[in-house]
Amino acid sequence: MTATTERIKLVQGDITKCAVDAIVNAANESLLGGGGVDGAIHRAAGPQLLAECRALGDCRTGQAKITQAYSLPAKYVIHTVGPVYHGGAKGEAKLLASCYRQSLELARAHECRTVAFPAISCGVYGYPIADAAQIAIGTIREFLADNGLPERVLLVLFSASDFDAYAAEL
Ligand code: AR6
Repeated sequence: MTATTERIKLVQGDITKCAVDAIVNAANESLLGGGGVDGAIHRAAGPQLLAECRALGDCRTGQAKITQAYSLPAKYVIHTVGPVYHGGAKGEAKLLASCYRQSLELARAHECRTVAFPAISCGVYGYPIADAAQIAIGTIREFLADNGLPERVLLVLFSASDFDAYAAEL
């Protein structure tokens, strides 16, 4: 499944297979790997990714750091830490928007033309998918309106129901 408007494209699939300039990882503050998309990215990239992450130290919620992508088809991995969802009154929306903005800023600084994002915080961290889709797409649109790079943003949804929630928002 795909859906496109302007410079944003939705795809259902596995982000570790995306041959883009940068893929974004939904990491945790340790940057030392975990389950979900983080585990899949580390497995596909190989052990050098963990070694580079170790040297970076940790990453605060809402912030992002960039590494090489090693055995992945992408050039870079941008690691960002989404908020754990606690009901929505704990600043979650601002932190999630910050993840998208900081990731896009790093992508631009590294001259990435194409970037792929998973649904940050929408797995173990419990963010409601419709609310997260609104923040993701709104923040990306705002950034793209002001910047020529990245040229294209891929939103990679693992499940059909997540894809549908994003498609409704787009
Ligand atoms: N490609 C694209 N999306 C995926 C993939 C994949 N290969 N695998 C899972 N997803 P989660 P979070 C989707 O839990 O909520 C980790 O342990 C998944 O369906 O990976 O930000 C970290 O280390 C969901 O929609 O990330 C942190 O501790 C989305 O990716 C914690 O989980 C995000 O789910 C971060 O939690």
